[in-house]
Amino acid sequence: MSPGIRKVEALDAGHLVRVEWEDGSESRYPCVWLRDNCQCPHCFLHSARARKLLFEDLDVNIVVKEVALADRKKISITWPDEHASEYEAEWLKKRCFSEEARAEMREALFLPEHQYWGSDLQLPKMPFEEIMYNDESAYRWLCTLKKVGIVILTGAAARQGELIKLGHRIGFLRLTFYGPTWQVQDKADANNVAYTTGKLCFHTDYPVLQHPPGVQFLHCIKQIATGGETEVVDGFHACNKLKNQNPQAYQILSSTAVDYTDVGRDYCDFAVQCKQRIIDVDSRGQAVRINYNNATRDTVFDIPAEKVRPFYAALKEFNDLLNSAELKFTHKLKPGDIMTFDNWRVLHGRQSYPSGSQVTRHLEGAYADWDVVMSRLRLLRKRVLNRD
Ligand code: OGA
Ligand code: NM2
Ligand code: ZN
Ligand code: ZN
Repeated sequence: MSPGIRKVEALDAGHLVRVEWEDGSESRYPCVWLRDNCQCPHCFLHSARARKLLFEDLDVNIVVKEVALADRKKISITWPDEHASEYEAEWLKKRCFSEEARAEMREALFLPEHQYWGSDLQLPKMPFEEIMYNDESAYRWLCTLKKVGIVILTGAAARQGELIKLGHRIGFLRLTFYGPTWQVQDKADANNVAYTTGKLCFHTDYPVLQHPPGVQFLHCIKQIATGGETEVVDGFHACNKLKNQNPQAYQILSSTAVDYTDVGRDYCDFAVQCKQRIIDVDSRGQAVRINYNNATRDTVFDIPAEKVRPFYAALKEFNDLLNSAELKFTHKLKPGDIMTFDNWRVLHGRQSYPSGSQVTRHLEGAYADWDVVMSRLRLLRKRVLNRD
């Protein structure tokens, strides 16, 4: 429960409203924002929880005509054109513009905190059954997936179809050219290196798509006795290390657009091309997405010749870091395991395995978008904690 309001006043020639809370703290709200966010049915469509007010109709220089405390839980404002707005204390408190309040809201909405790991990873595991039927468990699964970047769901049936069910649990899966779900096994005339028995070095899936899948599910249906081990590494942790160890290499990988290509047929025929930086960074230079699959990196490389060698040197440095004993974690999936992981952060690979005439190893895979996963997380949280 937010505190009540003790006092409200206009400041800055009516451009600002200052709210004094009963606990002694204060918040300041720009009037243009207050007018823009009037909650009356004329300005706001409550059934859609969306703004009806047109930007054309907003005076960005607006000042209040009158501001008053309706009761200790509500303020009312009259605008120069006599339009009247009311704002609830709790609604205002959540939208306070202070540094701390904004940080708190940001954390609640996006769960941006990452827990970095290396070879010391305590691999989070949860029973598949439990997250399917229990909302609190499902909520914990998704929180851990966001924070740590990887969770193994155990005890799924060792047959195809479990990922479709998991997709329904979160909302829906991401369809790609490889189908709604896809079968990782040794295939004749493989249309992807994943569909061979070869080693896969550390990669993120599908950097050839402009918006690569945020979340990946790999369900082990059949595992071979020797070979086929899974390797994972925390890419954001590795990026931080690279930034410290070799800022120049980090700069190159976070600024050079690399060409990716994927041409073939599967769900339908495809000829996909994309340019991606191997390390995507935010405005502060923090890694937010790794886009790296050595197999689909195009032979076409659209950079000046003199920049090519420094690029390879930088990528070698990054690849070495990913493979350092300190950072990489090895794990062999068992039938019934579903590895769920952040495909924007965690790079994965697999050891090679012997080929045979029969199918000796089989994983079913699927993708989901972070938008869908985070949406489910917020809804589960609301239900579990009975709040927003
Ligand atoms: C893939 C992949 C891992 C494995 O299909 O993209 O990384 O263990 N597979 O086969
Ligand atoms: N598969 C596993 O980037 C990639 O090509 C990743 C995708 C074939 C769906 C592999
Ligand atoms: Zn209004
Ligand atoms: Zn992969």
